[in-house]
Amino acid sequence: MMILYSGTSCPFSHRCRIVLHEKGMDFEIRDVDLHEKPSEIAVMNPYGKVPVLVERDLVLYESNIINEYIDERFPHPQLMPADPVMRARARLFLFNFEQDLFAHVNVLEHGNQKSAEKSRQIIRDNLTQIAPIFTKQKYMLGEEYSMLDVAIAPLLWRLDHYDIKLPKQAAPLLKYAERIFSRPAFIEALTPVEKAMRK
Ligand SMILES: N[C@@H](CCC(=O)N[C@@H](CS)C(=O)NCC(=O)O)C(=O)O
Repeated sequence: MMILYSGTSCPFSHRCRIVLHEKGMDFEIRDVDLHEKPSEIAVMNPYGKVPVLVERDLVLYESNIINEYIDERFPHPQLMPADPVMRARARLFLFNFEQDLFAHVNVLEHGNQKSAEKSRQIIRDNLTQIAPIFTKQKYMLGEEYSMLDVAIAPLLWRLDHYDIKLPKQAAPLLKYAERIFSRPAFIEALTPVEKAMRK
């Protein structure tokens, strides 16, 4: 059985919890107190971070790497595109999300007040830029829910929590976010701490 070491408020762990719930197989989630990290985390992940996934003698870290493994191990519903060209494009988007959005999420999680304001602004601008896509399509890659939607969802869920206010032009993105939030697997994956982030 897969065991996920997860932070109850960690946006990266949130991604992996979503995928585990989407797949509907057996797994165990072990909540990790990030203020008092158990020493086993550093043994499993040289960077000392969650999420960490353990399955028998396989130990994985990095949310996107964990999620691709779960997706290949349990192919239904498939979250990465089957076509190699589309799959390569999806990986490129995942990389772009890390550079353009989640690098700044990290600042909001750990940075100081001054750098936080700049990160809020960058996230706001980058999200506003992609918002028009959702006037034409339901999800990031088109009509099908995919790993890209999983990857961005924890940020969309935390917009109020991070005090990021989007302009009116971003309305299609907020509508898209509600579509993701209404998925049963998304709701099941939320921890009590995450539930409290949105009224
Ligand atoms: N790039 C990593 C980021 C993971 C990460 O930053 N995890 C944070 C919690 S949200 C963590 O474990 N921090 C503990 C620490 O740095 O000591 C991923 O995608 O998994």
